[in-house]
Amino acid sequence: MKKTIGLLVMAYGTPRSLEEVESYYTHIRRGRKPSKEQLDDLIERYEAIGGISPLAKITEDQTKRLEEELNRRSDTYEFRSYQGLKHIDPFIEDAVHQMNQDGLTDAVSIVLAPHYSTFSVKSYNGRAKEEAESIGGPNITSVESWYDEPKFIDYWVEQIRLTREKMSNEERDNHVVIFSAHSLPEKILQNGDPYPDQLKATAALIAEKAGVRHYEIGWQSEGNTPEPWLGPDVQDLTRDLYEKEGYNAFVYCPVGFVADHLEVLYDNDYECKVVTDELGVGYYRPEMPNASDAFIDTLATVIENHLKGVV
Ligand code: FEC
Repeated sequence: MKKTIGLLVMAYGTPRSLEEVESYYTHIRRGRKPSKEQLDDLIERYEAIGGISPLAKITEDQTKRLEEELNRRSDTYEFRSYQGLKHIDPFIEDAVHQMNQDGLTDAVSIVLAPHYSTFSVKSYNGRAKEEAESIGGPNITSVESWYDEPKFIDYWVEQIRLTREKMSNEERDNHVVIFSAHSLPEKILQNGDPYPDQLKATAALIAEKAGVRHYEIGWQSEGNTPEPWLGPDVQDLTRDLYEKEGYNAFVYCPVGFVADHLEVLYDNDYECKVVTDELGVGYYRPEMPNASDAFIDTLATVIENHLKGVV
């Protein structure tokens, strides 16, 4: 008989309506309400991508499809999925509570973000484990990162191949690929956070396998605080590269994210495109993994390999 195990899938979360934006933003700001100006600015960005982010639906689909795929493959476990979000309900703690109520003794957790950072993956897993300990279970084993999983690399290699097919000959001969992730405050570097090195490793693996001649690392979506953030910002990088190298096209691969959401649909597809339009060069942004077969296969493989290592 298969053993039932919790599958805790954690993701950032997004407001489901414009009415929820204020409480969501307040949660991101650790309880400090945004000013009217900050709130209006965020609402405007959601309006610019069609009123609401597709992220909620995509996270839901990724979670369900991952559960189905793991159950299709496993003779040992019956996986039961729970969605735990960082900044909106169902919160990570709600999901852990539900697993406990459902009588699960063991669970495996994964964050829908490939690179480990104290700000992201550590805080997701920490919140899950803290809640589980305080209510007496389940016992959670966590995937820490999967930035170098070969199937993840292959996903982006294929996207770059498809993108090149859309280019003119001139663009194909003279383009640059920008690999990016969400920026974080520079202070993470003081404690040896592996985040930037993991992004560099992802980029190098993809570039090598895809035969990318020119690539760069950029940071995007930096927060609205006075402290220094990791750079260069993707928009500044675009201008600098154009000035120095005169590329005809820019291919943005936001490999730190796994879905179509505000940070991609606005920060890449609107903000970066404003810059490439101004420079008169091509803008390309390959498709995000979302709930594609290739990406569900990637996540299922990561979970399988993780469980092989702990059992
Ligand atoms: O609704 C959507 O479609 C967008 C969802 C969204 C994702 C996302 C991913 C990451 N963030 C990370 C770190 C930070 C830090 C701050 C911060 C601020 C925001 C704001 C919004 C927002 N983030 Fe986010 N992020 C998403 C949305 N993020 C909205 C607030 C307005 C703004 O600054 O633009 C700064 C917090 C502070 O003020 O102190 C830090 C990281 C990721 C990628 C890993 C992950 O998914 O967890 C890291 C998706």
